[in-house]
Amino acid sequence: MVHPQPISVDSIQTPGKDRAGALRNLLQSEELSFLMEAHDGVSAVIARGAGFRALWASSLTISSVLGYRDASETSWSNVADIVERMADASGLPILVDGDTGHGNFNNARLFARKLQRIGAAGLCLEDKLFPKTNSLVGHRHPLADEREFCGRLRAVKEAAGDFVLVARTEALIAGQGMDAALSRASAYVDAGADAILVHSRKADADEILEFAGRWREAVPLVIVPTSYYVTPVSAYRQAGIAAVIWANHNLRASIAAMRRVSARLANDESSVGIEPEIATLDELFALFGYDELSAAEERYLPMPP
Ligand code: SPV
Ligand code: MG
Repeated sequence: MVHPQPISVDSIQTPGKDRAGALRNLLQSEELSFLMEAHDGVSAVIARGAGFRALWASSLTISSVLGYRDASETSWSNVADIVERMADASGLPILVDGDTGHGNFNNARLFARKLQRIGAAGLCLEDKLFPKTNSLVGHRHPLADEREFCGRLRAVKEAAGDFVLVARTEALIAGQGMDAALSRASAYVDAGADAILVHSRKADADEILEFAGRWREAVPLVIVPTSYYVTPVSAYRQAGIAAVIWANHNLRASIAAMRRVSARLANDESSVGIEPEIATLDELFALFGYDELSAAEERYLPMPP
């Protein structure tokens, strides 16, 4: 059940108002935090209405809504345009899934600066090579050279100041083993990462929990339990993990719902049957604060004669 909240006009007018600080606090808090996937203005506003305090701008779901594959087919400027709408519409801190940084250190820092200007809170870079492929698909996931990737991180840190920088290691996805994952993650902390995202595509959380058990750095850990979803989050609290990202669930929910509704309309040639299952227009108007617009019209437009 969605609980629509009126949009804050203040958040529309002041993008970037210490959202990096808010994200940093979430990642550093003693509590386990949750970031919800969003891929456009409406999914961002729905996530906010459900009570999420930060968003994940997923490369998988943003590519998908643009009709691309999550294989570096989407340009950094495509992503920035969508993130800007998400930031303005929701006012929430957004951690942007920046893939490889869309190239080398120079592309990564250009992208980070742009994201900072449009009101995002942080950037997550993964230690793969451009073009990359989604981690949950196929078996070709070559890793970047560790020193080259550290250069990418340092360049972003120096270019984008207090922006939150999350370094993601794909060592487990690439089959490089736990020691490689831990030593890469430590090197990324030395290069300036504010948090480490360690990714796994196993059906259970064993390797993630082992990583967390062996992690000695004073830098928060972030995880993405898409494939190992059966593990209860209490295990992550116990392991001292800082944040969980629900990385694609809004998009997968909407694909299932849109398929159902399109099929029913194609078949029934009537919307009578599906009306009770879809959001009302009043719900839609409430999501985007149409009331505020009416009140502003009263205030600023001359009365009709
Ligand atoms: C994304 O949401 O785009 C991610 C997480 O990077 S995953 O799809 O698991 O690679
Ligand atoms: Mg991604």
